[in-house]
Amino acid sequence: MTENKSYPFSDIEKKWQKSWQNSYRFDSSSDKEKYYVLEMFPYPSGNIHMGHLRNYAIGDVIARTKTKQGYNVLHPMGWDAFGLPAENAAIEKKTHPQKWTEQNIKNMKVQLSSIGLSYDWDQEIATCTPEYFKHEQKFFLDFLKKGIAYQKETYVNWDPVDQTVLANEQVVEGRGWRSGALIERKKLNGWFLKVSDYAEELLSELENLKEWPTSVSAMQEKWIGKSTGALVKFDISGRSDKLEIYTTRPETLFGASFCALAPQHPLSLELAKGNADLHAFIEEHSRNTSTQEAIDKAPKEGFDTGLKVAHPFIKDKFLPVYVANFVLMDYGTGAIFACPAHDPRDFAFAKKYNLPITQVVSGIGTEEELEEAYTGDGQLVNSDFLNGMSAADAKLEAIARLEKLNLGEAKVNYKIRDWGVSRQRYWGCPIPIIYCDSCGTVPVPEKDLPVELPQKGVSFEQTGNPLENHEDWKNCKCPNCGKDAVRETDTFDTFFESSWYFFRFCDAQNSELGFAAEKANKFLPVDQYIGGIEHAVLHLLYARFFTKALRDIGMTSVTEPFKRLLTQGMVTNISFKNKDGAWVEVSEVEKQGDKYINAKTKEEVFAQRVEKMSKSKKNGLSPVDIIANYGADTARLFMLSDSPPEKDLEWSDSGLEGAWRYLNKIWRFVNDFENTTKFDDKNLSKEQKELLFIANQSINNVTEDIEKFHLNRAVARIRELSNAIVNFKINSDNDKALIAKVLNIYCILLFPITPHYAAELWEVLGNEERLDEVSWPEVEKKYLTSSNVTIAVQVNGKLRATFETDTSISKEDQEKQALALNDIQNRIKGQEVKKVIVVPGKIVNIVAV
Ligand code: ANZ
Ligand code: ZN
Repeated sequence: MTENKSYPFSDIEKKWQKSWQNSYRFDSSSDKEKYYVLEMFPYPSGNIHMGHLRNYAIGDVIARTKTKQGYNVLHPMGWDAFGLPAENAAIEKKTHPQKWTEQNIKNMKVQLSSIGLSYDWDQEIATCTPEYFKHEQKFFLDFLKKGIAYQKETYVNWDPVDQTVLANEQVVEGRGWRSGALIERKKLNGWFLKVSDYAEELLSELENLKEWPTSVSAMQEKWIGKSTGALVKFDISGRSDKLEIYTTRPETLFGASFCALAPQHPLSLELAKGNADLHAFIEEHSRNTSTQEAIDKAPKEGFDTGLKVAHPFIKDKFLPVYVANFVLMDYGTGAIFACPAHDPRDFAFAKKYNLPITQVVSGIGTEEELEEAYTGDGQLVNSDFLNGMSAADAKLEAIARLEKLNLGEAKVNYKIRDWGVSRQRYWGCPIPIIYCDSCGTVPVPEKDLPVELPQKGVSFEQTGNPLENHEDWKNCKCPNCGKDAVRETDTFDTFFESSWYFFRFCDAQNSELGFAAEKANKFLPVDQYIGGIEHAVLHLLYARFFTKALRDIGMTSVTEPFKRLLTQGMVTNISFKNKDGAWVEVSEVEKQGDKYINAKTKEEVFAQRVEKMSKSKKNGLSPVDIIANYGADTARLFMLSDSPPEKDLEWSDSGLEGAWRYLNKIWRFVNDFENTTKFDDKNLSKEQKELLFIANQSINNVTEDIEKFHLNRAVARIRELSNAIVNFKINSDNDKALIAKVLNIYCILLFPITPHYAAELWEVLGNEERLDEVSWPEVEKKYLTSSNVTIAVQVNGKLRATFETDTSISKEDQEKQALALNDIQNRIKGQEVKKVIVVPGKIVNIVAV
């Protein structure tokens, strides 16, 4: 990339950033209508990347536009500052996670500031500070009182590399989302939040989130996983208790071939006590990976317990009970009835253990030869009183019969689980709990909050949780009885912090525990939230849940945190490999003829796919370098103009150069331009009217485009306006005055996109008021109506000519002008005009014979 100094972006950007230092201050007591625009806050990893630049540039356009439109805009920024990388850095670089984090925040704040973003830094938060996390410790205590938080011993997803528990959401294809390690099952005592109690509300309110991308709502719906089925209670032969199973397909009961229990099902564990083989089987299958995908793929294994259960509808029919590896303990009841003809897992199991396969649903209405499980719809067969019914009717009938027999009932189930929030890590918010031998589990009293992290004597050398190894910190006195006690050494999952930070921003300076409800209720929901699609189920679902939980402990009346959501696309770039297949840093690649070479080593390199900029593919570019070479405004213009925000943006050097050349061209034009008079709008020429029309049309269109997030289109319209300005032939002083007027409109429209540049041009044009203090332009309607239209002239229904005229033209004049056209005169020569039909402002249709 070449460095070109033609427009002094560096001076201009510094100048305006300094001048705006106190401009974007949020006033919580203002009675202007509020507008809350929020971009997902970054993890302070050390440097900003292109994704940040794009995300924050988009948010800045909205914030600056809304400010100009007279809203009281809340546009804050902060740091999602707890997390594992800080601990890993502590181990590798021998620094304290806090020091490392603070340093990164400092560095990234400078980088963010260089983009020229309109944040109110007075509202800045960092989640790793006690000033922030003490509030969430209080929420947790309130959740406990309300029964929203609870402790239980469960099998958890254990990441053996990161040495921590992961939520189901953090396990991707059986592996830890960060470490990539195969996840193990481990029994641990941990703290949970009752997300499952909110499943129905989380689901049903998706419908009200009309300004969310439907793809995100769909992903949440799938994650919540509501199903309607039945609970069936099987009588167990020789025992007085019943086996409860959950099924979504009660209509297939006549095809039941066996029942199966999860290895950790209480009945499995009970039977294992007297059965060493079963015990061994359970042991083996408790260690396996836990995710649905992993289980679906794994070979089906079972252990026949010897127990039999009675079929609810068929007299004297008994089904064997297996313990099976594909049944999960934490879904439904942890037990199933299996219908091999219609469930692929059951089918594989029945084949392996030679169990009957009876078809009960058929697409063609009669029994067929089944090569695999038939999972489609159809009619009931082999099913006694259900025969001939549709599957839907049979489902209702089967449930009605079960209810009558007192052997079951309709039941709704959700896939979503409670959120396990305990992590065995140092760099997180301490969970405010103390364990006392006499009193048991004791919440830390509110007056003792915050529970802070120990600063000194923390060792990251040993394996396991440094808090667990920190005797001074761990040992304490019981707040109840005063005897020796120990602290909870787990810290919160870092999604805890990001689940409520948007509340904190409404009341960022408050030091009392919690936040002021009236402020939260006034400024929430976030009017516009912007972030990556990768948060569709994790953060965005937790934040929705947390908001409802805060409501239920009386903190707020808000029920949904984010009114409108934009998930921006990724920034992609081409990637390169050398002849040995190693990735090559894209910034070191040069084009030579039709080949690519590594500028350093001169060896040939080979273009790979265009994909998301990433460290591993070495195809990332540093926003800091781009800004240093071209300025923030060029970077912003390119990022915003090339594709719609929700689509991926492919990096292109020539696109960046194009943005740079454009800004330089208008820069020169404005700097060479001079005007001394005031515009007089009497006796406007056709050209003047046309330019005024374009300018006012631009205001309309750009306003609408920004509102609809068609930011690339907004940029295109602004460029059209500048073309019209540059191409205008100046013939008089009043022409100059007009250009000055339209250039002013141009500057305001451009301001949200390239703020420093627009502010500077505005000043060059001689305006005294600062551009950031100027309102969004109003459309002058009179210039929109008196503009040109194109009239189509038809002869006997065929288009023969067009002409330009004023929209205010009368019907008579429109007809007269059409008939006077040379083309039309020639066409109707010697004919008689029978009739002329005029559609004002559109068509003149001449009937001639
Ligand atoms: C009988 C049956 C017949 C089933 C049939 C399916 C097809 P979804 O729809 O994903 O919610 N199931 C229930 N609890 C389970 C558990 N803890 N572990 C593994 N599988 C479990 O899945 C519901 C179905 O998954 C239920 O309906 C049950 O099998 C199984 F032709 O019951 B079905
Ligand atoms: Zn005690």
